[in-house]
Amino acid sequence: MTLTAVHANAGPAPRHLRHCTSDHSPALSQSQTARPRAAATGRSALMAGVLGLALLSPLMASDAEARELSVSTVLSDAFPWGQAAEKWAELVEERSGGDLTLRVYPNAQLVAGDQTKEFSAMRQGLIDLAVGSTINWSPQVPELNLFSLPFLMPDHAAIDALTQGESGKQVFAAIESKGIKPLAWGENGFREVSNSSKSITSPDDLKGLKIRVVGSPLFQDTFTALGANPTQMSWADAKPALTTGAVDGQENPLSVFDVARIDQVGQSHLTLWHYMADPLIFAANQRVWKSLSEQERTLLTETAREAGAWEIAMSREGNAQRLADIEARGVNVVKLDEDAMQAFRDATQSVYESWTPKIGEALVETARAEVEASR
Ligand code: X2X
Repeated sequence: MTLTAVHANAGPAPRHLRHCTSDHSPALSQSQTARPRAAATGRSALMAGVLGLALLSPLMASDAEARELSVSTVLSDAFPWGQAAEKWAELVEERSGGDLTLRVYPNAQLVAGDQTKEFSAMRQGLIDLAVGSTINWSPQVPELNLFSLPFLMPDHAAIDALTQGESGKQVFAAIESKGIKPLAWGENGFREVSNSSKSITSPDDLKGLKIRVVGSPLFQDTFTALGANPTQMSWADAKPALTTGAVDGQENPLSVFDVARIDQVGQSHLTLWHYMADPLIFAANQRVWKSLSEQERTLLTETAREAGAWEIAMSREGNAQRLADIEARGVNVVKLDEDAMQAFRDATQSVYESWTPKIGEALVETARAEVEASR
């Protein structure tokens, strides 16, 4: 889907796109070097609409001073992820006295559901801010694949060791070098694998299962190494594919399995293997960032950190209850012992060989040392 279609499908243009006088107007963005033709065309069309709207609406001028910034998320506020973005917006509203407003656009609607285009769209200025998953941004920022290396992070302490340590700094520097200003960390969570047909207790059980994945080709490699048939698709397409049986399984955090009621689309077996976790990153388009005052930047950074820390704690605390609820609905939950975990680690070693050079030898080494030190 082209970005031209994005705005056609997303309903009324976000309010920030209609402020044609604003110096951060995405329609006026020149910061991008290689932007796709379709996006440029879409933007001109949008600009024409923007001007039309502004001429027709005298009321627009009155709020030209107050700034509204768009925030993209994949999941809505029914999920911890969307709640993280809403919390950010609330804190900004409160502390800016209404001068700065964050408006959250969930369901990847600013990229017509194509979540792996979110980072590019933010870089192009079609999105001002985002709370995004490392998985969805990894096609554009190879270093983000670090968090997707199978069984690198065994527990929450390991995730924190990376995000709060030297690895996190290097990852933020990589994002910044791509033209996006990273501000803070959140968390989607440890991703557990489910399927419609059997208990997965060993790599053998995955053989031949069609598993929905998203993000970079790393996931193809992980699931292929396990003998499964991975299929890339967006979150928007995942539930229909599970419903029709086009795929047998999927992997997502407990919060997503629970809130999206993945059990209702036939996913009756869930294995807690903690094979990876996707942190969330609060971030801003560079041009938007540069257009803000020092005070506004501090405000956005501090509130992003607070919202992120709040969401991480809330989401972790909720996991035990979520698991109990999932089990109570009759889902067969498999917990793996150490030997079984080792079999999965052994089966996915090849992913380290192929992906360490792409992520960066030094970064993977740093991360391994930080995980070790957190034990
Ligand atoms: O699509 C998914 O699986 C989700 C919602 O977890 C992400 O955006 C990575």
